Amino acid sequence: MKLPRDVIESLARHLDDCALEAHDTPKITDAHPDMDWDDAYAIQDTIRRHRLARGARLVGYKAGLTSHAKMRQMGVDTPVFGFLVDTYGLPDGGECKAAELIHPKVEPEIAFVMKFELKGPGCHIGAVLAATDFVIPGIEVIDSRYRDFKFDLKSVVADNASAARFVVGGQPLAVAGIDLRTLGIVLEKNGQPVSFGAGAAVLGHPAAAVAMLANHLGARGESIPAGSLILSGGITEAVAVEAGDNVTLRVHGMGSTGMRFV
Ligand code: OOG
Ligand code: MG
Repeated sequence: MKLPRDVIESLARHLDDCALEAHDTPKITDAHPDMDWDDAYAIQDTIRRHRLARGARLVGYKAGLTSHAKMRQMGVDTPVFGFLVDTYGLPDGGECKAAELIHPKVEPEIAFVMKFELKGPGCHIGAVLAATDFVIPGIEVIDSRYRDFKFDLKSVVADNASAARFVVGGQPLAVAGIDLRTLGIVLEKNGQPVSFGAGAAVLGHPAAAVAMLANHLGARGESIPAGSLILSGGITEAVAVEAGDNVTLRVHGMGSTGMRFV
């Protein structure tokens, strides 16, 4: 750790205020170039504590920057992890209020719902599949609090990996008997297909992202509890959206989910 506790606290409050008031900020490493990974996750953990203290419920976790398309789009080379609280969740087919967000983008993802606790280190794809209850289509709405979506990895970790909203829906499927690598997806915006992909875009297999998340949490003395929802990461580049847009994700054999931006 390079930053003193009071600086971690004030950066956490600052980023949380930006999220709550929908205004942007320069990336925090500009003013704190020495901050390290532990500082970044400590800021994220502090935001999580504040959110839970205000009554939010932890519902799961997200992995981000797990596909080459996303890494290339954002100019980074390692996945990041964040938390999901109930207040991020939207009903399937529901409304997402664009005015509450700065510059939202949507990402097609495979969401995992866990049947058993998953605890790293040492988790692998097999352990993830064994612990999974079902997978379900998910759209994540990311909204970096950083000006023009420009950040480095430590800044984005501190900002809870740009987490903002999500929706899941469609047909849940048990993982036995399906190959998540060849699972095809189509993301539509206003009825037009805008991006396509398959599960293998996420680290070769979406369960690999969940294993990485479990190992990351395990190194910090945490685990993925049974019942958690895990967003395994955008399969394609994120797509910018604004009020008036309709977004639908279709996943092969799993129906669709979507939302409207108002
Ligand atoms: C970071 C979050 C990326 C994903 O699925 O790749 C993410 C960002 O690009 O703002 O959630
Ligand atoms: Mg995502």
